[in-house]
Amino acid sequence: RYLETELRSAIEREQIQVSLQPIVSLSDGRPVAVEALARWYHWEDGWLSPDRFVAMAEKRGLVAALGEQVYRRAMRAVAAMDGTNLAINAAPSQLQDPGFCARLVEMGEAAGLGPERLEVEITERAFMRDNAESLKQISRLREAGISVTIDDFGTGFSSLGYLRRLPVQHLKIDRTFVRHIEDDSASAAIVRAVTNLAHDLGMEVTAEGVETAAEAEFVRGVGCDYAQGWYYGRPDLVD
Ligand code: G
Ligand code: G
Ligand code: MN
Ligand code: NA
Repeated sequence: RYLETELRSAIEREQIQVSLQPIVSLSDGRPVAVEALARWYHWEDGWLSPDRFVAMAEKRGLVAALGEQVYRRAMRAVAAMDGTNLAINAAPSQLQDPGFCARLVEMGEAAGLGPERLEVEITERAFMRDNAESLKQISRLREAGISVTIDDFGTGFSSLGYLRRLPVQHLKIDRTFVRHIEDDSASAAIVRAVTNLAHDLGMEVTAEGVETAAEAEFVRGVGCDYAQGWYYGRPDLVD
């Protein structure tokens, strides 16, 4: 109850912080991008993860304001990291805002980050219903030179039909599948099959939540292009 009021006030006071986590190329192990992840320091509970407050922000119409704080801070930090792209997360409601893309480009330019260094991660849940506005937004982002990733892939129970129509070039396999690779042959099969499917559709694949050397070896072996997870680097708070 209180938490909602506190979140609103934290957003108004620009107190939402950002962590950056590396995304590495599996062909040479080099970091190619960092993902910006919102963090909120709560006076009583300490550092809160987005699963504690992003859904709440979305329900209360605060997720766009929250996101833009995160994007600005992240852009400022990443502009200084030569050759590194920035991946940001956008909630489904943000895609409905016709000005979203233009503002992103503008914020990037103000920070010294061109659109070619920006990637927008959109949760698969955003595509569960056919939505003309989301599709338009993705086309806008693509035309602006921003790349688009389907995030949390495999958790949304969406039909695969939408993949044919979506002009996206990246797909990120949810960490719930990667986590069980070693002891669950079904998860391993899913990661392998999704990777092949994405490649056949001309998309690149990131495996999320890679925590061990064995998991890293597996996702590289099945042909994933990029990986992210504690094995490569934890999210690191930006000043
Ligand atoms: O760091 P953590 O695993 O707790 O992040 C959980 C989820 O919260 C991420 O998958 C991401 O989609 C979401 N998230 C993190 N930062 C942001 C943000 O700035 N905006 C939105 N809309 N979602 C975010
Ligand atoms: O947007 P998305 O939900 O994909 O964000 C990734 C989330 O996963 C972040 O909140 C991050 O803190 C978390 N995360 C990143 N790497 C790992 C990992 O190796 N293991 C686990 N359990 N969580 C991770
Ligand atoms: Mn993400
Ligand atoms: Na995810």
